[in-house]
Amino acid sequence: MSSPMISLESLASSSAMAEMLEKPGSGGCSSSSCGSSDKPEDMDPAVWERIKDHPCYSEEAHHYFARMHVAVAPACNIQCNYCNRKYDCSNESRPGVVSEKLTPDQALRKVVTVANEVPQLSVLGIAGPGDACYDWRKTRQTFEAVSKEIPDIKLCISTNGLALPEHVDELAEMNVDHVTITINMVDPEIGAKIYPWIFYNHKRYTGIEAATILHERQMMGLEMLTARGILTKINSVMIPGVNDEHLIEVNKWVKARGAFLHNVMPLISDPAHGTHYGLTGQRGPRAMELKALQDKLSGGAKLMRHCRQCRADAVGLLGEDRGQEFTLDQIPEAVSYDPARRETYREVVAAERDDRARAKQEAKAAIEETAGGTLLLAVATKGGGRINEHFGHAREFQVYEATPEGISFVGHRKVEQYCLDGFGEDATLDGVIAALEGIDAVLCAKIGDCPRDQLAAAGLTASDTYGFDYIETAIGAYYRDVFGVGFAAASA
Ligand code: CLF
Ligand code: SF4
Repeated sequence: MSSPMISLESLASSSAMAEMLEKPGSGGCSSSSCGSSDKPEDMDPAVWERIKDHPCYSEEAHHYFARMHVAVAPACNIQCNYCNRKYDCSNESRPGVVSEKLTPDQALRKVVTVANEVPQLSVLGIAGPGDACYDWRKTRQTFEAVSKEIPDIKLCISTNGLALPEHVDELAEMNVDHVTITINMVDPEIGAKIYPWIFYNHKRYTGIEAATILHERQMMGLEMLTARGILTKINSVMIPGVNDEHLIEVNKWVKARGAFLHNVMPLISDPAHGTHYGLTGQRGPRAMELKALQDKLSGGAKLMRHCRQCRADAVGLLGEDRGQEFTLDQIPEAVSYDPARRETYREVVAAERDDRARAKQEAKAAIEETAGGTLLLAVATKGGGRINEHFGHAREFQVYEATPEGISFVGHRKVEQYCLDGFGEDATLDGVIAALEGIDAVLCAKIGDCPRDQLAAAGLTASDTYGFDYIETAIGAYYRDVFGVGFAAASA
């Protein structure tokens, strides 16, 4: 039976989709004849096919596609000094935190409900709130039930690696194509400062012995995944003074063992979270310290820089969390999957991505021709790869670096929303300005005179001239405005 006709507008239930469908300033090319979206030049097309809709494995995909986590795996077999799963707050965004734990049946109902209502959904992840491999029975049941109902959803897990080796074959059989291992050290002496204990083979281990076992299991798991062609991402938590410089060594080890991506994330450390690090005053890195380490790592294993350190029950595009819309009390007892909206969304996105890929090429050419200096730019976006968020509504800014070689995504800065109910809070603006340390300019869809002046007083330029343009188009135009065509020749 064919699907009923669906208007594009009817898909636009989320703000990101609505903005995308407005398409103002779009270059006009909406057929797939312009190219094949934005595959990195050095990537095997078969690998691109596997990651192009995964918001974590492809920076480009994270503008369009959403992940959801189901919190079916509460048990964990190790203790990390940065984790406390007892703490819960619906506004809190960090791994290990959830509002409600689910059974596999409840998880299935939730995934189907979200798939029907969030057309961007492409990946189902199990990221705890404990360990997906240790709490294996529930992880497996959930994946089997969901993939039967929604065969095209990608399955993804995140694990500390201790129980990983015994499940690699099952992961391969179940078509789990994306696995993340959190690896914070390859030296057990450093590991002993991060992990107070592990529980392995019915026994509790502490100190260097614990870290040695964990390290060996992590390396074994990574090698087994690589041997089976599963795309493995390594997450590392950057802990200043503990493993920050050591992560250069970690990067080499995981690259040598076939890791697809390395994601270095900042330690989240707050005494209110009740973690060991929070309570003992261990600080997390500043945004510019994280960037400096990531810059040092370029040339090693390929880096992921767009991680948002999701909750274990996160729903939506990275950086937005719609989890509170889909708590158990809000989802129907019986629900069946309707693929229509996800299919239509994918058709829209395919055309949009081709158009954006062409715009990116044009922006790159403009920057090369200008041959100016380096700019670090914060952009306000709510998805679709466009500058489509007002300055005062932004809860994060995506950070791009523009150099004579081109434009690259280098991170994001979380901020408190400055404008609420039409009023801006000065104290919040001070926090936003502090979060934008090192940034040269802010590009957004709209900004009022008052915050613009206060940003200027702090040495930050803000512009809404390029509102609703593609991010790269806006950056290319801004770059030319700052440096002018032929900057290098003129300044030689
Ligand atoms: Fe989830 Fe992780 Fe899969 Fe993504 S998250 S299990 S790979 S679907 Fe993504 Fe979230 Fe960062 Fe994880 S942004 S914390 S990297
Ligand atoms: Fe927490 Fe994950 Fe560490 Fe377990 S592995 S203690 S759930 S951060």
